[in-house]
Amino acid sequence: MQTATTKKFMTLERFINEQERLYADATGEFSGLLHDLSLAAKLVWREVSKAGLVNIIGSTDRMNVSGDMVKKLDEFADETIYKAMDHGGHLCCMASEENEDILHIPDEYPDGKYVLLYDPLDGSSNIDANITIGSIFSIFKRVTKGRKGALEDCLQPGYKQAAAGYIIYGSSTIFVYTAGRGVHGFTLDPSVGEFLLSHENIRIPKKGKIYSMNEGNFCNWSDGMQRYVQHLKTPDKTSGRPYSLRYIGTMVGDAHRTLLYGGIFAYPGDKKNPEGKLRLMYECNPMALIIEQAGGRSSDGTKSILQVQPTSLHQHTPVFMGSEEDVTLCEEFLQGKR
Ligand code: AHM
Ligand code: MG
Repeated sequence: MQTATTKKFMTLERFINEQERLYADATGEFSGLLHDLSLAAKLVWREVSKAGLVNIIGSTDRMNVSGDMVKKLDEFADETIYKAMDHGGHLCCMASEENEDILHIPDEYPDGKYVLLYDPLDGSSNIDANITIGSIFSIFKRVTKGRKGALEDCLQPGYKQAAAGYIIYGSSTIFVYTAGRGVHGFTLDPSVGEFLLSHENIRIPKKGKIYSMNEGNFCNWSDGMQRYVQHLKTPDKTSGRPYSLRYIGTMVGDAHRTLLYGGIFAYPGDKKNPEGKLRLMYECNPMALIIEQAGGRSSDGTKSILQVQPTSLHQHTPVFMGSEEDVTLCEEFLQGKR
């Protein structure tokens, strides 16, 4: 057995290459796409880690064309990811939370066979408080033919994702992804600028003891949702209640903790917003694939998030995800079976 000191250093790059080598039909295009994404992640991390310095040193790399205005970090992340990905020849189009319409690949660059959807900086309301934020990505194979990608390439159900993942900028920066063969996490070593394998084949516990949701919305929740949370708070030693509440307000952070510790993360629909707050294509789908690949469950209340047929780029969906037993119990309350 390998001990911590005898373990090989496995970089994200080497891991992706080795995974791809296992499959005879692999063209290398997919590996190239993930490499480009890891570069984008490092560029965003570099700026995120300097966020608090903007008012002190007065300048960052985030300048506009006239060189004197610092861009908002979420806009910077949006542009950085687009620019890191637009010329690799792997994508036919992209879509991001920050842009109403799909983003085309500039004419001078070659098109590829994949589509990237991303949330450049999730949890951006937490930036100024120096609280965990993240980037989320979802990758599909294109379905249309022709030179340019189209909306149809983006609007595919989550189960068709070729890969998905997120980068969490927390006490350390971790790149977590799945390409359908397990979930793996890589921690950035800033001194060498490499993501190193730190969480191989992550498995979510079957049941947890943490619930994560904005309970301030309680009064607007459905009767089933209210009863479910009351249930979690009612002491019962044999089933491990009461649960603990943990809520960061950054989906990447809350989902990452849920992945590692188990329990449930939810953003339900409510009386004001029946479809909830979170977006299907670049928040819920990628996280759902990660959680399900790790042995957990995702739900919109009645079916897996991955089965939701999208109708628009920025559509919302209620979301419940986490440990299998916790999500199943939540669904039973939502459906009035309890
Ligand atoms: P954002 O994309 O504007 O950052 O909003 C999404 C965030 C999620 O990360 C998080 O789960 C949710 O909003 C928190 O919302 P609330 O403040 O309503 O609890
Ligand atoms: Mg977001």
